[in-house]
Amino acid sequence: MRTVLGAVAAVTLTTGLALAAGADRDGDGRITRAELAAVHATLFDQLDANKDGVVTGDEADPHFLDLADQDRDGVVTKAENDVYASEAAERDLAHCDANGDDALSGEEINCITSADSFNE
Ligand SMILES: [Ca+2]
Ligand SMILES: [Ca+2]
Ligand SMILES: [Ca+2]
Repeated sequence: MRTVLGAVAAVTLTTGLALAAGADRDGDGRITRAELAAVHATLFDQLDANKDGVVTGDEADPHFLDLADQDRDGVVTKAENDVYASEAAERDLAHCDANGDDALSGEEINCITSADSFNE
């Protein structure tokens, strides 16, 4: 983790670094596929407002249900979200891993926040 950032860079990196700080579980400055999937998996718990273990249309954006509800029964289970999380991690890497090292740096992860991945 760099300790000195230019003022402009610090501003543009703020979102990505905040995200990276939470996502980078082993603190090596790179968000791996597994760490990305863990972030998406954690989103499920945030979406599940009433903690009944499923995310319904009342709790999440219809677009999220569209992506994650594999059996089209109108609710997303934890198991369905796990599938979605690994797919989303794949997609994040495909879109944002600029240097092809199979992980996202704090800089590369800005691409996710500017893309729609975390808003789905
Ligand atoms: Ca890491
Ligand atoms: Ca729920
Ligand atoms: Ca379902």
